[in-house]
Amino acid sequence: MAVQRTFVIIKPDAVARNLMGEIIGRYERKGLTVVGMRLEKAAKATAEAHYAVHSARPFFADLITFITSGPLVVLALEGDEAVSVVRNLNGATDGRESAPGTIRGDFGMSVGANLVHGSDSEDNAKAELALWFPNDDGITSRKRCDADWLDA
Ligand code: IDP
Ligand code: MG
Repeated sequence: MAVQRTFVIIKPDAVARNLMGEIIGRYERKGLTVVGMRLEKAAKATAEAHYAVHSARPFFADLITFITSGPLVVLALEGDEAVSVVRNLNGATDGRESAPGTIRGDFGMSVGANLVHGSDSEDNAKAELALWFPNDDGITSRKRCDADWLDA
């Protein structure tokens, strides 16, 4: 088993819809540990750096407008295979197609306003964590009291 850290955004649509607690609760109940968390309105430069890989896509401008439109929550999550575990919990990009039981499948009907972001690889997780939590500022690793059950 490989303990990983991954990066999550609870996007402005989810914060506006008061789904923060629901979403964080799903990650916690699954067995991931929240090791960093911040509510903020993202700077345009940070949003553009985060989504740089999509800069040539036709939806890029709308994506940056959306992600900077209101407060979002950035999370650092730790756990066994955290990168893929979070991607599975989040569900497919388009809420109309994502499976019931996933965050997007349960709460969304949009491809753009799709509630959450999760890093898609360990390398991207490291880069995104460095962008949003520079120098590990605000990161506090800790052991869950149920850790022995989670990796039993
Ligand atoms: P992901 O978030 O599931 O990894 P990506 O394809 O990496 O999906 O796209 C990044 C984000 O860009 C999506 O989460 C969504 O907010 C937005 N996006 C992706 N495709 C479209 C589209 O076709 N129209 C509008 N927004 C899109
Ligand atoms: Mg992606």
